[in-house]
Amino acid sequence: MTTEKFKDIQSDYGAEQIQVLEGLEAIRRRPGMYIGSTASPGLHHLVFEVVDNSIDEVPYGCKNINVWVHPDNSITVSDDGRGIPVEEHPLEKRPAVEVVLTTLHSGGKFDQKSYKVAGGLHGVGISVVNALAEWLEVEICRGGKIYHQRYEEGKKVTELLVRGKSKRTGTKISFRADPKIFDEIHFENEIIIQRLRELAFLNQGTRIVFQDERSDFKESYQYNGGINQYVRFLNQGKDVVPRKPIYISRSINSFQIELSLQYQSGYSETIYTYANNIHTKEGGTHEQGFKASLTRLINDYARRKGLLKENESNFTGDDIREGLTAVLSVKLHEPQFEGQTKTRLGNSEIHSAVDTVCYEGVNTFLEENPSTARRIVDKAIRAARARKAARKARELTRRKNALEFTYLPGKLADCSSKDPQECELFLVEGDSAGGSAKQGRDRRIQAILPLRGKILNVEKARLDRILANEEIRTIISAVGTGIDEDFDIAKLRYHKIVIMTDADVDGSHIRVLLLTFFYRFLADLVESGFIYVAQPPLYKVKKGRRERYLYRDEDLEKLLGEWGREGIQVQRYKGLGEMNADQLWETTMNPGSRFIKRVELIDAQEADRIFSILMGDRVEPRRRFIEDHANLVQNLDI
Ligand code: 0RA
Repeated sequence: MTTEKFKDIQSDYGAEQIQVLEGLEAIRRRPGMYIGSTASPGLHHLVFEVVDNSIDEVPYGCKNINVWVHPDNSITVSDDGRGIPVEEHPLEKRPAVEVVLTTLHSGGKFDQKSYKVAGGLHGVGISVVNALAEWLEVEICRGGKIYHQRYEEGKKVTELLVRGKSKRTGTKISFRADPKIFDEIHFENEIIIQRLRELAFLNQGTRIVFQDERSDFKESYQYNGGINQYVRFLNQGKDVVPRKPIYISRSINSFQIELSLQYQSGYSETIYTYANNIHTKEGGTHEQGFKASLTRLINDYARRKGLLKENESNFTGDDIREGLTAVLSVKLHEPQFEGQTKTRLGNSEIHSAVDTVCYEGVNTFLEENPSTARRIVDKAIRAARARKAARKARELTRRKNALEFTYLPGKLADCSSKDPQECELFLVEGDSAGGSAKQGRDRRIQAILPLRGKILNVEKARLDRILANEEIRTIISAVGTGIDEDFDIAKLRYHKIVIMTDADVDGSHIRVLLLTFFYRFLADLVESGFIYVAQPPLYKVKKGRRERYLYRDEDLEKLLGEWGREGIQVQRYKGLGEMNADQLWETTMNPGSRFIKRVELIDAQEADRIFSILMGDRVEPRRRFIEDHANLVQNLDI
């Protein structure tokens, strides 16, 4: 482009104007660059981006946020914050809201008083939502007036107009994602709710209401207990120490640090860390500061009180974090997000700030609560002992594995193909169904491992006992990857691991036990989508020569309606054992005709909670949960 032409354009449209158009065009051309993908996660980003902007108004008095999903999958987010500024932008000579909605990284929110969520993770701002929306409407209450403006594909189609009067302040943004850009525009409540609930915990007292007009579902999230309540929620149904989570909140330098922690009687470690309300899944400096500080503190305390003798070695961090549930939320200016998914906090200065705040705060608590302190140290002592025992057990398995590598478990009927990509492993309940499965299978790609009776409930056992369990060892060596420190996904022998159990109570119990095992010890396999659940039919229906297998109760009703009830034979399958080898193949195993369900972990946190409630020590919460969530449990069981 010559200087001459450039000047022309500049005088005609104004340089900023061109940049704006190019900016939003760029977003529409390469949406993935801004929101990660145009699949479901990217779609949900749009909602989160708007909600994050509302959350940024919380320090300025925003107390209520409402989110609607409308029947056409359009979204509305409203808040009672200050309202997006409508005054003329001094440089751009147009309403500030227009600038906010049409320029990247804008928002003019550069004051140093607040810590911002919006733009933090996604680095984008609501202009991206505008650019990727088929239409977007904004309504602002500010300065006694109600303003309104409409955009289509990021371009304004009306001016900012006054619509009425109001004494309140706030912003309401409605939009519909552009189906020309997104693979699908269907919103999933679970994904939205997960984030809204998290934000409600992190922003103590803020009321967030979610409403799905597609299904008449409405729920509200408001936690006056903040992250303490978050920790209680995560530990729901477990035996805990102390009864009230340890809570620390302090500002130091320019950082705000909030920490809540509590131990539970299980063995897993649950730590959620946040920077400016963004879940730092990959951890970072704040999390390291917390862990380092807790390890040093408990060791110091145990030595000081003579609970660790001079000749004994220090607890490891893992010993100290066994059974720990903690939420750490830090606020800082200019957070640096690093890592593959930009969810690791990189600011080095916050490491020592968190370390100091945590050390001093938890130390004070321990000194003031010696009996609780004692129980925490005792837990670490038991964990250290178990760690040593587990090492021995693991070495034993490792030695055994060296043998089992060439001699796979005797019960395994392996497939002939050695290409993991096409290979399937069926974990089958019972020897008799195992026998039919062996006969009926496609031997080239399908391997069968019959399981006898119930496997160990891993929720209630430590690694040493788990590794000593025959049934579990058999599964581990068949799968091939090893476990825990030895885990290596490259050694996975089957890309489909299919749990095949009866459609009765025992069957669902075994299924949950197996899923718990995979989730706790081979989570990578679940996350990467290698775990499946077979769906055997519930009924075989026959009339004359016609024959049909049915997999759901409602299909039976439908078919009875279609075929009529006369002369019809309905056989209900209760167990896999009731089918012969051919039937089992045809209905449940044949890749060409079967149904199988991939086990998904949309929400690891919820899965963790549900597994603990279903499999953990306390019976009462389990009973209550099953009563409250009969449907969910059914789903979990399918
Ligand atoms: C730019 C500047 C200010 C607030 C906002 C944007 C803002 C954006 C959204 C999006 C949803 N709700 C929102 N609320 C506010 C600062 C306002 C000021 O200085 O008065």
